[in-house]
This record gives sequence, structure tokens and C-alpha cells, in this order.
Amino acid sequence: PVQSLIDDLHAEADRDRPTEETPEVGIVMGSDSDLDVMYGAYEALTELGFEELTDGDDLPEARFTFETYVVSAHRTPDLMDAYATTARDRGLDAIVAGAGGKAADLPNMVASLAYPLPVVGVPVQEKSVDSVIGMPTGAPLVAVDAGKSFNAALSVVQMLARAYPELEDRLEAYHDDLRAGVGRVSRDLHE
Ligand code: RP5
Repeated sequence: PVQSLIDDLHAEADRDRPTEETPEVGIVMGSDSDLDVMYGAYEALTELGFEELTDGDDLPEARFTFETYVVSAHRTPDLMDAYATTARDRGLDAIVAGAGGKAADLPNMVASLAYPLPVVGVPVQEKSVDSVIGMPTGAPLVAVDAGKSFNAALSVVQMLARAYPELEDRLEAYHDDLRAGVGRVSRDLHE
């Protein structure tokens, strides 16, 4: 199945796909054991009106979509390479990449291979890393706090918003909701 995934990625990169079949954002992680932490990215994108593209037949109704892949830098470096090097030609605008373990190479390598697409890294703290930053000058990786995949996805949408005014409006609405959640509260709330 890994080889067929690699072939599919290259095939998608090689043909013109309509916008509704092309995800704007990719979520990748090193293991399916990262899914709980990376679920925050899914939540943020869904909250902002993105829909997940699956490999089923149903086309999404939403204008903006994302895809989710498990891609391991160590177990499947060939798949990681195919995912990142085809990302731009497959229509992606940005990637959220999460990994744990001692090395957490995935976000760094995806950032190098997918350049110039922006990649936001998420350290999966439960899996022993609290930082995924390990890049030399000239090969940038933006990263969020450990476990904060929600913020990673939110910042990716902020990056896209200048090109897509509709996303800017949704971010403003999201921010207005955040603002509505502060102010004077009663200590009764804690009881
Ligand atoms: C990393 O190794 C993955 O991103 C994961 O966080 C960690 C452990 O993976 P599993 O052994 O749980 O599959 O590459």
C-alpha cells in the first residue's frame, strides 16, 4: 500500500484537478498514535469551515478542504518524500506536520522537501519531544507549543487569509467569538 500511495501522490501532482478536489491544507503526522494530539488541527480547520477530503467518492461541499496523512520519516522516508515534494503541485497552500519520538524529524524534513510551501510543526509532547525546531539558517520551520495542533492549523489559515478574503472573514468571526469569552466572571463558575 505504501507504493500505491506514492504512485497516487505523483499521479495527483501530474494532472490538473478541479479546485473542489484539491485540498488547501495538509495535516501529516509520524504515527497514528499522534492522532489524539493532531486532532486539534482537525478541530480548528473544521471550525473555520474546512471539510476533510477523503479518498471516497463524495466530493466536499465546502470551498476549503484539507487532507490527513500518516507519513513516517523513519519507517516510510519514501512516502514522506513523495508527500512533501508533490504537495505544491497537488494544490496545497500549507502543511501542518506533527511528530513525537526523540528525533521528530518529520516536520523538519517535510519543510525542506515541500519548500517553498510553509510548514507549521507540532511537537507531540506525549511522545517525548517538546520542540521540533532543528533547522539551519535558510531552511525555516515555523512551530507551535507542544501539543498545540489547533494553533498550528489556525496559523496556517492566517497565512492563507491574505490570498482568500473569505478566510479572513472567518478568522475575524472566530476572533470575535474569542473576545466574547472574556470579561467579568463569577467565581460560581468554578463550583
Ligand atoms: C514518531 O515516533 C511519531 O511521530 C510518534 O510520535 C512517535 C512514536 O510512534 P509510535 O511508536 O507510537 O508509532 O515518529
